Amino acid sequence: MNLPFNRRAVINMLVGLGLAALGAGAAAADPVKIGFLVKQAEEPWFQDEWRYAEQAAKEQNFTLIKIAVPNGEKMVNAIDNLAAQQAQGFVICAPDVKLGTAVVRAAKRGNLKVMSVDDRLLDGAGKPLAEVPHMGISAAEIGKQVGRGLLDEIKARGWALADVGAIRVAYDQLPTARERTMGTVEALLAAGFPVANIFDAPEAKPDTENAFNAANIVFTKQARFKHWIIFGSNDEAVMGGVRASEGRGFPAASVIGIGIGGSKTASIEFAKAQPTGFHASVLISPKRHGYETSLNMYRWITENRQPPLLTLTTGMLMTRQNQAEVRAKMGL
Ligand code: FCA
Repeated sequence: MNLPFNRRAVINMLVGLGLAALGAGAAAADPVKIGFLVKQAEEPWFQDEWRYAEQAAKEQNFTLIKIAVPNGEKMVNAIDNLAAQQAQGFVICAPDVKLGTAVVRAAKRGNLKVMSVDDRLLDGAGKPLAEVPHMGISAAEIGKQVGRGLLDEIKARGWALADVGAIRVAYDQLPTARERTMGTVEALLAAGFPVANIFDAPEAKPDTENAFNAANIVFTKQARFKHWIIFGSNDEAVMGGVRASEGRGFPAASVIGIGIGGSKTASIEFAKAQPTGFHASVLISPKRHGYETSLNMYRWITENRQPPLLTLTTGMLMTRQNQAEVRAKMGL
């Protein structure tokens, strides 16, 4: 009499256990997929970030999905695509910081966690999106390091400040770029560099070609200077300025360019037999920005540990003389 009841109970229990086991098993087997979206995949800095992100993916056994997002449309498509592939989160350096709201909206729609790297996203009112975890560089301080490096080298070459023109290759629509170059200006002015000798060269895009064109205009207009210093938001900006100075016939001895980044763009330059006007670069860490951000995202997904809301990384001035030592010190 009791048998059918007991049998049903046992069956129910087994079915329950089975479903539970199935549920747990499915969750544990859910492969972790993390997107890493960058605005300028052709730039060595972003390739290095991807390389270090891959290292984290290998170590933690997750899939890294690298996508180039040169514009807003590609960016939104990429995020939707990640959701379709069942990714759980992504790290992004967006093509335009003003796309912040669009990034967050697409992430929410796809149930994806998001953190930004390098360029901090802005909300509709132009304020940083404080709720999106971010890792960037300490832009103003690194800009000042560039400035101090320029001043030291001006001194070493024995130039009179009055004879030196300065080119700020500017990309002011990007806050980190403006903060970096204004940090340099601040350091120069603090040391008595004449404000009238500093010229803006606004670039249409932060790359070598656009910086070259922008700097060329300044060289044409300001023909009276014997010596030049060149700074910008990254190595490509400074490289463009230095190539323009060479085009105008300035020898390397009359030009001091100091970039920010320190990846391939700088090392190729330092490897040349003869020094060029590209004197130094502040080395920043693609390892922290690539490896650490993706590891943080992995932990957020698997352990529900949200990354710190704001991390600002530092840099070190690197020249062709001390590059090996500086790279080693930064663990690169
Ligand atoms: C920005 C710049 C890049 C790189 C990065 C750290 O995204 O555009 O060149 O300097 O910050």
